Amino acid sequence: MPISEFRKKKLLYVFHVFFDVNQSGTIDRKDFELAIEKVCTLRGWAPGSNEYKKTFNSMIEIWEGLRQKADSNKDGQVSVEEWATMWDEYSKSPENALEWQTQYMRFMFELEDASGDGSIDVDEFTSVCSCYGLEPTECKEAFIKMSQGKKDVNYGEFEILWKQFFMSEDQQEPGNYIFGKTKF
Ligand SMILES: [Ca+2]
Ligand SMILES: [Ca+2]
Repeated sequence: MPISEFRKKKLLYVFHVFFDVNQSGTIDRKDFELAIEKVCTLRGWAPGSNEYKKTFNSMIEIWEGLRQKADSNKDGQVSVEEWATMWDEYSKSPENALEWQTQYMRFMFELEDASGDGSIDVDEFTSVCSCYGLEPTECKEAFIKMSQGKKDVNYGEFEILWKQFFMSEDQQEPGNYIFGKTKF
């Protein structure tokens, strides 16, 4: 069964905004290096600091995991087609998520939880999403829809919302807003 238009729009949005950082049309290591710069600048982590090294190592590990699974023609680039195929597989059995997919989910949660108290609030969410170029007002609106009016989202809730984002055909499900966008 082909991927629905709605799900394809969500997948392409994450591809273009969160992964293909240099907007070259494909994902490669360079995009991850730029993302590392972005998030470390946001947090004020200088090159050489422990936090910088930790972010660098996690991101490069995620890239290696993604590349090994998705880069089926082995050209060092992940194309839109390879990306969509991989997430379509995920949607069929999210309990068998690839290691990099789980690492990336965890990475995003920990990045967003800047205070380290185990849950994300609207300001934490907005600061990370807007560092990827999104409008802060839309991020805030997205958080309210995602948390369904609650003040915080904890990791257990985040995991459920994450799965919804990649699987759901239902435009009303709160997980659709987990990447800061309110409309697809
Ligand atoms: Ca790129
Ligand atoms: Ca927090």
